[in-house]
Amino acid sequence: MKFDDLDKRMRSFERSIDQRIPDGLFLVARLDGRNFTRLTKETRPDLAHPFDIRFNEAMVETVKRLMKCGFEAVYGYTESDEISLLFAYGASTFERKVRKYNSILAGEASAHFTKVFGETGVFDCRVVPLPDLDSVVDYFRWRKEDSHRNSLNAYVYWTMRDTGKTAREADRMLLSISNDRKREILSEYGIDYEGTPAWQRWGVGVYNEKVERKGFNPVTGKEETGTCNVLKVDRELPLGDDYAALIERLVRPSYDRERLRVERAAMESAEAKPPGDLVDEGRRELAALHRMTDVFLDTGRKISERLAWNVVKTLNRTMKGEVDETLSYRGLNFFDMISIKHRTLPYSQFFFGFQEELERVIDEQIGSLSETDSLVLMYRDPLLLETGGKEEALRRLHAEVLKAFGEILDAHYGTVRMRRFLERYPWLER
Ligand SMILES: Nc1nc2c(ncn2[C@@H]2O[C@H](COP(=O)(O)OP(=O)(O)OP(=O)(O)O)[C@@H](O)[C@H]2O)c(=O)[nH]1
Ligand SMILES: [Mg+2]
Repeated sequence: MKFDDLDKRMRSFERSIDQRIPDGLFLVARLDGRNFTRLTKETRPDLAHPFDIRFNEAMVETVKRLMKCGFEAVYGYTESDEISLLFAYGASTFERKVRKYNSILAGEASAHFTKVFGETGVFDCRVVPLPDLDSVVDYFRWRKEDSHRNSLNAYVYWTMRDTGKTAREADRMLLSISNDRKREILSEYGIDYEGTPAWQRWGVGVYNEKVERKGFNPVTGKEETGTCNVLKVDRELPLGDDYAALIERLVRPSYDRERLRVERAAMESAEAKPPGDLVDEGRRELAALHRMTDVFLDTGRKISERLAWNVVKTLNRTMKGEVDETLSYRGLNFFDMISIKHRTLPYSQFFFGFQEELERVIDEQIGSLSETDSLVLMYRDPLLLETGGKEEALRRLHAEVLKAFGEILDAHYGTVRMRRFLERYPWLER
């Protein structure tokens, strides 16, 4: 197999499970420590339980790292051994490829946690696309409630263990009692659950906050105060609607920015290319105009031939048949005759009185034209304007028709054909 073929075939297998998070969806990633029960209970039995601030700080440091590793995260949240990250709406890192998010975030988290905690900690990662802002808020409320529930259970579990119960007994007990009973048990052992540190019950949030900073400005050479973004670690997260407001505040700027960008792009492409129905409408109009122009030209040709024949007949009568052969032989039509009238042609030298008679007959024929025929004829030759008797009226009518044509055509196409018309009759462009 040639390399190119092999390459193509292998890539097709790779791509077969490639997924991207569709545009227009909010995006959250959740990472979870693998086998952290063993890590916290066996590998590091020195850890305080149910909560150990060193472990929690390692988790918070990992969140901070994830928020700065190039994924446009706007909010990070951690409870127990898990981390949730909310990304800017419209974030386009790695073309929103699922495998990139999952693998890189898990890799970054594992490496960083291991470094700061001093024990190998491995994380998995899943991306969670969410349809709207309400679902984003619900997602983080859900994780916060989960934290609260786990935390209460952990306190009860370890209280039971500390008072001599086995792991199995403690687990069984947790399954059989209500949350209120759990609180009662804790208070019986002197633990005010609601008085425990907020981060243990509700988790820890990490987000950017603007702060004022004094600094030396090398341009002005002075000490100045400016604002800059710093990552804030919030160990006392707001509850209820205030928490919803915090999440919304963090993701809202990217949401507004992206929607504006999408709207602008839609407007720009609408300007560049008329919508389909407008194109079709334009095409139909143009086809109608072409048909009309063809009809005009064709009719004009017929009128011209009729006039030419009339001229020849009349001339023959007055010139005793002498011009017949010349004009017919040369196949002159009415417009040629008008040209003859406007130029001094050799004919006048051969036939005494020919020129004058020709002019008279032409004017006579033009005078006998109906207004419509005159208009139609003008499409073929504007010289008529100088010879007919109704110049002004015709000129106006003609200009109006052409202007209307021109406007429609210019709006849609600016066709070569109409341009040629206008080039030929520049006075129409007034
Ligand atoms: N001692 C101690 N343990 C903690 C702390 N925070 C989380 N843990 C433990 O971390 C574990 C996390 O649980 P899970 O994620 O459900 O279980 P896991 O063992 O990691 O299993 P998988 O996630 O399925 O791989 C629990 O056993 C918690 O008790 C802490 O601050 N101190
Ligand atoms: Mg885990």
